[in-house]
Amino acid sequence: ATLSLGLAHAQTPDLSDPPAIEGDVLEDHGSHTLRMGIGLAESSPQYLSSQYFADILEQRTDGRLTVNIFPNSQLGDDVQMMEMLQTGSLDMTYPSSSPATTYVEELAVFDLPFLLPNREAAIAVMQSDTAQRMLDGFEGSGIKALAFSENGYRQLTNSARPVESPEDVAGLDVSGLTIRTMENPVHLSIWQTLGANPTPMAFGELFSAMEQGVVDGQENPWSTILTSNFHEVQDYGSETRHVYTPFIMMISERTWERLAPEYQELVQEAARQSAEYEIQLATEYDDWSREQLEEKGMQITRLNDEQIAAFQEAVQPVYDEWAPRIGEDLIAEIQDIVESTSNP
Ligand code: TK8
Repeated sequence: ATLSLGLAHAQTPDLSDPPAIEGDVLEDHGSHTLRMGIGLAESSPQYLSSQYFADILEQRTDGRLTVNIFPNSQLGDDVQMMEMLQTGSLDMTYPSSSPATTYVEELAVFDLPFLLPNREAAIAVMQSDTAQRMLDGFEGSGIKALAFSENGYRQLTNSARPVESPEDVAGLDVSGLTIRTMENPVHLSIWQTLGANPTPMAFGELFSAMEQGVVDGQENPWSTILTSNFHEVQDYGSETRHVYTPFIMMISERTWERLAPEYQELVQEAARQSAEYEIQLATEYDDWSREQLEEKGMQITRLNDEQIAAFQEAVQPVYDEWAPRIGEDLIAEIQDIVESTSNP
């Protein structure tokens, strides 16, 4: 709430304050300044929760552990920043799970369309032992994965036409939409299957690609669409909720090894706390962002259950192709967690 005080037009929804930082100041184990690169803007839940992470480290070490956050993909995109963590030229980053599947294949389960029906189920999955196993799967890669949080339900936007059916994506007598996707084969398959022309591209290049008409559209959560000002170059939005993708906060193993065990414990705990806060902020942002986008002139189509079902049916071939490769057992594990949230 404090963030929007005094502004004529709110830049953020009415946000919960970060939880109070508890615990004593740790003993002096040396001083470190960590550089953390993130993809999104200063107003995003990703940035605000990273700031909270930095505050926890700073307070609990009396300023000996500081984190400098570089937003807006200014240090590189998700793929590049993960590589920088491996070589140790960057300390921390906060990518989507989708481009991280090159490190841990199991993460691709999150890329399957319409797998996680609601946020409650998505959160249960992110907090499960199965998810912890995925984080542990980074061991030996040069990257230590600390915690999952919410990127969120992805929605389609474009500059060509309103979309309420797979046919609108493919186009009947017009060409299929050119859609930027994350660098991930399942997403490529989703948009190919829907009859679009998918183009994988770094997030940092997306705004100008849309501005210049290199691509017609993209898909991201409403909060990202708003905080990245995509409404300036996208006239149409559709609430497709076609996939829920998480974020993962990560630290370079080289940096990790330089930290005293007490500092390591603090970093791990602060990552969990800030992930929880991020999920809360992302939740508070979601519908509010859609309304803001409408106010700013984006024409947004809310799809009814039948229309969503049409998309779900159209992407069935993606399941047929990818389920065996991602692993039927893993998918069943996830489905069990989803079901346990709907009938506790
Ligand atoms: C930000 C990305 C972004 C993701 C994408 O670094 O690339 O579309 O959704 O938010 O991780």
